[in-house]
Amino acid sequence: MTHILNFIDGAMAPAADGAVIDNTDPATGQVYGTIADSGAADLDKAVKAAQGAFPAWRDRTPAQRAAPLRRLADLIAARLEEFAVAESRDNGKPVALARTMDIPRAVANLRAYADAIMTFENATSENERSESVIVRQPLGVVATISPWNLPLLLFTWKLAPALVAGNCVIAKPSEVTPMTAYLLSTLASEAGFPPGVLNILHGRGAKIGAAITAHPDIAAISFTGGTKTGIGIYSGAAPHLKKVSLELGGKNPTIVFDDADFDAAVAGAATAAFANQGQICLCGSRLFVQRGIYDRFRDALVEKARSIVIGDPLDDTTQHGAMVSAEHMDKVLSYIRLAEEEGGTILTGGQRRVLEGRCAGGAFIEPTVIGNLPQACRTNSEEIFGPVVALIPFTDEEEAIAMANATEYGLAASIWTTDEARGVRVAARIDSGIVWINCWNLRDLHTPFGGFKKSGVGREGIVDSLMFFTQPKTITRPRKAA
Ligand code: TXE
Repeated sequence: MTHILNFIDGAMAPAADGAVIDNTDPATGQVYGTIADSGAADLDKAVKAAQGAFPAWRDRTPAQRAAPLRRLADLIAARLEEFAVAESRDNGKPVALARTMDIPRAVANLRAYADAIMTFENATSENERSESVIVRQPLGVVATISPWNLPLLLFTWKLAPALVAGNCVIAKPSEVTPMTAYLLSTLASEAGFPPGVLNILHGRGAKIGAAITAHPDIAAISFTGGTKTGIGIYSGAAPHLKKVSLELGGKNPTIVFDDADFDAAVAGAATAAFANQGQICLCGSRLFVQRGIYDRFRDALVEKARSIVIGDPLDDTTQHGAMVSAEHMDKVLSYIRLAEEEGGTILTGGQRRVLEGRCAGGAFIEPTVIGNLPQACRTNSEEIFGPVVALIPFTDEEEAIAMANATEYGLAASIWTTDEARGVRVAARIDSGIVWINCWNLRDLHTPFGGFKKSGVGREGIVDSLMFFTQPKTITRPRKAA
């Protein structure tokens, strides 16, 4: 049993009232530890520690702030296997994925922002009468609230820019997957973070998350999670005029034209649909295929989905692990039943997969392909966040664009075509923050990441996140005579 504690003012601490919640391994259904269930008293303690640490942290040079991030990155990299196994166990994702994507990317996040702050320069402006320097200053005490699908990856993606910019941080990982954030906290002092600079509070969103949103001394919140939760944070933060960045859900289109490289498009669409058991906000859950190749594409996709190896997440050969929780599995399965009620045909998958042995009680769902659903139905409108993709035929570009945009979300899209001009033309008309052409989830950390419409407010990225976690101050004086 692992007992996950808070990290406040440089020390581990249980919740002030001793409350805990269970931590469950979704691949087995077994409880394997407890998590501090923090509340307002814990938050007050963390905010005071952060306020106390802020002046000295702010006044460090960029290189002095970057140094503990680099050391933390090295410490995590040296324990990559331990972190990967912990992430897999906590989340249900294949350990091979955690080993090659989640943990290396978390290390890369820390290093990328440590590098970026070294060249994050003040701007200047001059005219005949004045000369100004625009200094970007940290906000003070800021918070991050992150989700369970890419636990350490998204935790560090927010933490790193907040810290290098000179803020002191209250970070709340998801209570569903707190383990790797906890492991990170055990390394924070060794990495060289002074007490109070980084504070990690565990617990339920409705309790400690809501307390963070309402706290008057927290200047900003960077949130990734569900749209409904994001709207609650947006409105809860409004009376305090907190700065808020919201990265929310998606109902992303994958558009495959007749002229696409067929094999690459099938492989790309399958990865977009099923990666991380379909639990990535960027996943392509609506798959539009041009009529000329529709039947052949459908058959190839079904074959591909059936070939995905479902198994114990801790087995190196597993490609498709458990859903994050039994509750989430039930939610996704209820959407598959809804798809059938709405007239859809389950072309493959559609069921819970019961494994033998250690994972007999686990929350596994087969990769699922659905045909015959109209574009306008609940299954094709609401975020399912599971290994479920609906195939929809289209006739021409106009129809594909119209259907792709017929959603209240607008996070990401991917287009598959060998006609370069068409790729660029269609990309220009898709209402989403990210459009990939002949690829999916090919991320450049320097580019803005975020959504149109109900997929969010604001952008994250090397430059965007540093802008979010700082505010400009213009200092002007009369221009000296030449
Ligand atoms: O996420 P929540 P849930 C989507 C996906 C999923 C749905 C719900 O569709 O099915 O959201 O998932 C914290 N005040 N995404 O309910 O609640 C919570 O503790 C402050 C998309 O598990 O949004 C956690 O740390 N914080 C997504 C974080 O919010 C609160 C990733 C996210 O959890 C809070 C995950 C509150 N009142 C789910 N309530 C993406 N965009 O990648 C909860 N939290």
